Amino acid sequence: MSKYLITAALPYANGPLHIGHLAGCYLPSDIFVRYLRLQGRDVKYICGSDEHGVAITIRARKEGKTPQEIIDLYHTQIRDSFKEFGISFDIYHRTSDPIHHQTASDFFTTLYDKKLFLEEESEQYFDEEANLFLADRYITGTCPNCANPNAYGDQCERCGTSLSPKELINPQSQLSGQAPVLRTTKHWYLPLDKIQQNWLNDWIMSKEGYWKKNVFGQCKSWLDQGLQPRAVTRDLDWGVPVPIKGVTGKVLYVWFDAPIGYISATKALLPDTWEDYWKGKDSKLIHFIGKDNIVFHCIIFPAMLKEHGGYNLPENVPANEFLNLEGDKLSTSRNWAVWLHEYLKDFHDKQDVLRYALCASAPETKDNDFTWKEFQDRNNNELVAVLGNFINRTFVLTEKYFENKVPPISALSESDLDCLQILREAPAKLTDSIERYRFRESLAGVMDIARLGNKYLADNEPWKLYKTNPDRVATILNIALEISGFLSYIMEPFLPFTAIKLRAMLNLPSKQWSEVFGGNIFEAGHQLGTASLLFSKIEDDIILQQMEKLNASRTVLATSSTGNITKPTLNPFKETTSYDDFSKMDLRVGTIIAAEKVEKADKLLKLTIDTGLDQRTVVSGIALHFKTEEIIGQQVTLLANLAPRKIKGIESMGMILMAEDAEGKLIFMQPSNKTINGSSIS
Ligand code: B3M
Ligand code: ZN
Repeated sequence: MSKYLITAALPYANGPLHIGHLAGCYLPSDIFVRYLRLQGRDVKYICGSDEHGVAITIRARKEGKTPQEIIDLYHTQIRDSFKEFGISFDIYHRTSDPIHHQTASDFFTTLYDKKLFLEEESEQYFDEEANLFLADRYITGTCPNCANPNAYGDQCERCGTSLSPKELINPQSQLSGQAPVLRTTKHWYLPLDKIQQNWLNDWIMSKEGYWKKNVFGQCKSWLDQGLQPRAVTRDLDWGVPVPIKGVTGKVLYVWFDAPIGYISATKALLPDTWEDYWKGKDSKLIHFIGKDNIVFHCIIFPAMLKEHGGYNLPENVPANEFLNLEGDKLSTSRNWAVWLHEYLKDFHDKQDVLRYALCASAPETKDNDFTWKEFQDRNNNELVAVLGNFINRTFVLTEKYFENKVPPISALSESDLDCLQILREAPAKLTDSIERYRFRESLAGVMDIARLGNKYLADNEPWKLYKTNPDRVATILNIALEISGFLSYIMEPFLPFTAIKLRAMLNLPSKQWSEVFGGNIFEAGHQLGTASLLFSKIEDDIILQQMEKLNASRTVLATSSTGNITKPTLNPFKETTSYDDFSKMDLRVGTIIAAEKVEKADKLLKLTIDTGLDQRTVVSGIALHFKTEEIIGQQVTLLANLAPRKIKGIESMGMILMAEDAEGKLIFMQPSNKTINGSSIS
């Protein structure tokens, strides 16, 4: 029988979990694993905390803590949040564990001994005060494309351009605030260009039509650009030390060691049989991730596994797109999120309501939006009014007429036969959509059965028949209870807490689906348990409170790890400059007279600026903050004599200066009164 090795992306242990984590990766993987278990499949569900990387060391520095203190705090909080939401891992491990360090080191050594890696010396930025080489995220500076003063060494988050530290204008170390110097350092590279030519290109192309379109599409675009050698080591002191004799002060790149965390976690779970799942020919490896992790799970990790030898490659990587919150990107740094641990405080015992709402609007093929209003509507109009109402009416009538026992069935009407036929056909539809990772569709199928039950009771009105035809009422309630029992089994992957509660009410054992489908669930005379309401309405004032809390949090740009409000983090001043340098800059007032989106660059706008002396094109990274139609006529501050740059094939002549407001939204630096175009700013 096939084995299934299901992994879920290892969350960075640098902050709490929010609804986007659940919707993107952990809820879909849990639904799929629960389904496989209910099918009697041999499945292992693997996850753990990703405890290396600069995301953790940056947070530690910000809060004056050690990285170990940060990961201990968040590993525990994340592990507990998963448990409380019924994310049923077989193991939740952590990459700071010695088993992982050993596994990752051995994995690297195997590839190193095979002489797979390229060894290259290169110039990297070094902070002389902190006496450290700087990882990309530790360097900030002005983005050469959009003048964002807070661009990182690897990416400008305003215009989305990926950068290398040397492209930044006025680079600055996040550690000391000083300008870093370039120093030579050696690193080891995975030759992805060669691997692409050898086999990886064909392997990915063979997934067309099998992997989800959004996943295959992203992989194809990486292949079309041509893969480049990728560094697998870093000059850092936090992580898995590079296991090469004589090498110090270097660690494995976090994205090299983290996926190996799936292997080390499996070893921790199954010390003797882990290889059956990672190397057995009858084992299927499936990675559940968010779309930002596609390249690492579809290209880099498979390359590592195949080049190492002996490992299975992923069967599928059903990545979800992103979930937004109230129309804005979820953001830990801007504290724009619904945190799982806070949800549990405010909505005690309503884990399944959130699981339901997030699955019903999951970003399976495109980004989607979570709103508190929709959350309330899903609970009140679907869970309470359909599922809860049907179960409640069935119990109330069975208690009233048959002493809370399953009544016998007698002659069947057309509507009875139709109903039973739908129950017989449902499992095939349900398993088909789940096997194709269409969990929204499969959850909708479960709710269709609840609607069927509601309609069956409404159409047959047993409450009107008891005096004249109690046998008919017995048959109707017998079928209503069959539907209820059926629901208690098929809802389990999605609503595990409700499934257990409902089966206790029905006095039913947990079963695999094969034992449930096809026959009767109840014998006549079966004693039911004590009924209670499955769901309760969520009132407007509760939702209002959540909206107020969310908007209040928008003004807080960062929260410390203990949840205290801290003032927005401001960049230290840059190093002193001279009047001569400043006087070379030609700043002018200009007016935006036209604006259009830039193809394949969702963060860029192509602006036409009237400078009073000419009309010119400037490309700016403001597309996520402004609609083209709303900025026509906007006066701006233009750095007019910046050397022209080609951005996405467009010649950009200058740069408009922007700032961020307290909510992290971009604002124009404009004259306080309407001013003639071309007037100098000094
Ligand atoms: N921690 C990135 C992330 O949380 C990374 C995933 C690792 S999975 C091996 O998005
Ligand atoms: Zn930029």
